[in-house]
Amino acid sequence: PEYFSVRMRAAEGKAHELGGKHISGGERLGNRLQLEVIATELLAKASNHSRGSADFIQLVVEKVPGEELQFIPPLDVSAIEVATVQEGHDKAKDQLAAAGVSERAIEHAFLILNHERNLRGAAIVNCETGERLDERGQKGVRVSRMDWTDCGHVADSVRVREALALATKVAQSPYTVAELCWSDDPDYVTGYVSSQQLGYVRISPLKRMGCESGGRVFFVHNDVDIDSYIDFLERKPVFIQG
Ligand code: PML
Repeated sequence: PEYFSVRMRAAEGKAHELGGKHISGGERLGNRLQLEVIATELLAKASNHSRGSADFIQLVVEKVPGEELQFIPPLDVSAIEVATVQEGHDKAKDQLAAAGVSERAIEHAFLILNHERNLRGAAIVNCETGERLDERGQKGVRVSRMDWTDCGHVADSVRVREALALATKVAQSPYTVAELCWSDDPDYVTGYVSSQQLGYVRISPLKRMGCESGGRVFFVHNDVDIDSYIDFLERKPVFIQG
């Protein structure tokens, strides 16, 4: 069958590219018969968001080349509960170091996630030097074209399901060493570290309640071909088979 990528972005305030506050996004894949349902679900997601009310909703539907479609199993999920945010950070740093990320790169990533307001996509960071390699600024790189083949029973909340699908796709690239994420949603304090070897390691809390900074950092090997890596993240269609 033919497959389509459907992606949604919703913003409050000024509608154009970088103006306005990003409030919601969504990435789905489906065949022609599923398009109406998917579009409706994404519109509902855009308009029922706790972070604000959308003044601008963009829905993009694009056919994806069927021969590029890949089916992969989700990363294994584990969870670490800690008493304080500091402990959460320490656990995340231990996991990243175990994955092969240098101390310098870890510190830079924490700096980015602690200070970058409204980083919409991900920052790509060299796992040795800590240098940020994408030139996307606040926009970051948006991972697209991934979805579950079924409803993704592995994870119970939509948020975790979406994050797990994204992390699974990102970990699939041989350039990826690890990922660090915590939400920019001020009411959500669980974050994760993930990689092909570590799996998807949820850590709670990884930030303090009320904090609006967050996002994703992808740590990559020194020899990364950045253009083909970004192309993979944005364009390679991947189905996660739950
Ligand atoms: C986000 O979408 O806001 C980030 C989600 C992180 C999910 C972490 C988890 O609970 O597993």
